Amino acid sequence: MTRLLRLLIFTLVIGCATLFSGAVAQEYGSGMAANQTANQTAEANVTIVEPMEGANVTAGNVTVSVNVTNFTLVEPTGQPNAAGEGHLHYYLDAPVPTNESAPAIPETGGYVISTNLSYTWENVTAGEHNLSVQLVNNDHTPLIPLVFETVNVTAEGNATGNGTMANITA
Ligand SMILES: [Cu+2]
Repeated sequence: MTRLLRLLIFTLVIGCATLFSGAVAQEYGSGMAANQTANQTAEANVTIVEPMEGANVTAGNVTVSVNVTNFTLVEPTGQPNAAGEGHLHYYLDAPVPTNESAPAIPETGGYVISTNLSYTWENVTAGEHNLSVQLVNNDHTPLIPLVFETVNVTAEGNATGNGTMANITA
């Protein structure tokens, strides 16, 4: 009788341990799957690190630095569109293009195509300006949903100072 009882208890203990470890493994497994899904569906984003919104900058050379997440920057030359990759368009005093079926080239203001995380605008005049950056596909169309950021800055200094300097040193 005691041997049978011990066997029963032993079986119960093993059974419980197996159930418990199975539950833990399952929970762990589903947690991993959730993380992987989150990574795969994480939205591409771009933020302007510098200058900050409302900043005063010095007229002349104004460098815009950005941070890009969940997006791979690739040279746009001749590549077909691919999910999660593309390049940047930097804008100066331009309305950010939003037409999903047209290259994101503004009708007014400056724009530059780039795969770099910073761009320096030259000869920025004194006064108020807006600086934008947008994530675009390899064919230059905007990412949909749109991904861009704009900061407004005030450039201080002599508006013609840089031009004069350039003329003197030329
Ligand atoms: Cu482009």
